[in-house]
Amino acid sequence: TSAQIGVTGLAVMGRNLARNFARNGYTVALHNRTAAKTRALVEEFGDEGEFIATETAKDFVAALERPRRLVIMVKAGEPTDAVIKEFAPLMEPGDMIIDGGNAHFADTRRRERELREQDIHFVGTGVSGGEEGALLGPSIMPGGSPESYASLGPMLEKISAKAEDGAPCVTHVGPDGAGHFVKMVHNGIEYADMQLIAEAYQLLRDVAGYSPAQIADIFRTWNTGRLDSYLIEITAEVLKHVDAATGKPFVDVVQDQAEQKGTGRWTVQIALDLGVPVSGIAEAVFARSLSGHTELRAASKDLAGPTARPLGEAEAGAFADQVEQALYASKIVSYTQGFHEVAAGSEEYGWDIDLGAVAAIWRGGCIIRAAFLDRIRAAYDTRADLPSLLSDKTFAQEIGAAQDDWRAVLVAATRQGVPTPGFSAALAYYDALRADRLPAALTQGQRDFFGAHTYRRTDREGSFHTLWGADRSEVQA
Ligand code: NBP
Repeated sequence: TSAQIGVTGLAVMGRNLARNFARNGYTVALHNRTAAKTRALVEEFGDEGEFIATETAKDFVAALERPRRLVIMVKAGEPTDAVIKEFAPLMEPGDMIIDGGNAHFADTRRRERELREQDIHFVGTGVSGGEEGALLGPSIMPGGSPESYASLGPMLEKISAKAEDGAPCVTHVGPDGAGHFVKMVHNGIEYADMQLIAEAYQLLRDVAGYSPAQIADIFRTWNTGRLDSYLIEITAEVLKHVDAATGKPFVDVVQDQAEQKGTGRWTVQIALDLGVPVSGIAEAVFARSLSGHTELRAASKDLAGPTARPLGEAEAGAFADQVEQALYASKIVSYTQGFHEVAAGSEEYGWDIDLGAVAAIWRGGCIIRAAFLDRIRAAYDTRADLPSLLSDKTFAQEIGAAQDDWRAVLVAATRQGVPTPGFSAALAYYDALRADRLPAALTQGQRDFFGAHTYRRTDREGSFHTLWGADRSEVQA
């Protein structure tokens, strides 16, 4: 017998993905650099389905039916290149190498190009949902050639998460690095979502005076409405949790320094290159790095702040409702920015990404899964070339209805000295987009003054320069 699919790299993600394929009726060839892990998987889970355990690269490749489908699930970066180098020479034209790790899309583009010379399909594939998603159904974002998706798609559709309407959370995102690009932006949006939720928590705690357990209840209520999402749900769980050792709220015994693995940073770096303002995601990445600067924070402890004036009980309830509005409005802005980046990447690399389909496959399995994504899909279904999510009528109306409360929350935050980089950046983006005139005109004047960079006029075509150092007359540039 031969295997329909093979998985090499059997750490948490690879082992669960392999089990997921087997549980769905596929014969799965297994391989890992350290063979003990392969044996352990078969010993523990061998009865879940058909596995073919192999130890050498040659046996692994030989165990796969043609065209071969070989999934790499190793640490991203050099290990992925090492594994490709090991297996590619053993593969034949038409075979597929699927990289399910968190690769940078530029690496994926390079690998795809190199392997194409050998007629091997390299399918950079974003996989979201963590350990549990890999086993029970992740959201899957494959790039690569249409031919590879024709062969691989049905299998991925089977093992993927399903949205509430039953649709599989997988689509062929686009060629070469499109899948990993979209996975990167997914993670960037995840950073922003988490930051916004964190700010809502901080406001409910420091301005409204609620305890973590009370805030957990507030989040639970929010989770029954338009904010219904995995991240809000687990936030309530984390806030409710009490530390067994001290009896204190768990959130109070954890060090307040957030770590990161890099996909949020990539999202911002690439956005800078593409000229896309993803200020909410950037603030989320910066908020994590700021939290880690413990010496800087310690040295700043005595800086002056306002006198805290916590709200009374009656005011607190109304404030919580306003925070819900601010959170929802800011969330609309982060998704607007994230989808702008996907659109810009698609344009830059000629991927022709269907933004509605991306929203649809994020409805289940992944970390940012939420009822909200169905509405984003609907917005793009109504108009595929929507210039921005904010230009969708429904979202525009909702954010318009939320804006008074959104501003009130930021006034309170500013007065009480609670930092809200995410909420504030989102509102600034909203107001800047709305603005009739931006001070960019003044910026252009300054640039022309010191660097003769020229400017365009509102009333005439062409580029102009003012002779600032002379008689200040205007010349055509
Ligand atoms: P790790 O990222 O911890 O990688 C461990 C695996 O890589 C092991 O199988 C290890 O083999 C193998 N490996 C390494 Br390290 N260097 C190698 C090399 N030079 N040659 C061959 N194999 C090598 O595993 P993971 O957490 O399961 O994640 C796998 C991939 O999935 C990563 O790219 C990750 O970013 C991505 N991802 C993870 C999550 C998550 O929630 N963890 C979610 C989505 C995507 P060994 O057993 O011999 O050491």
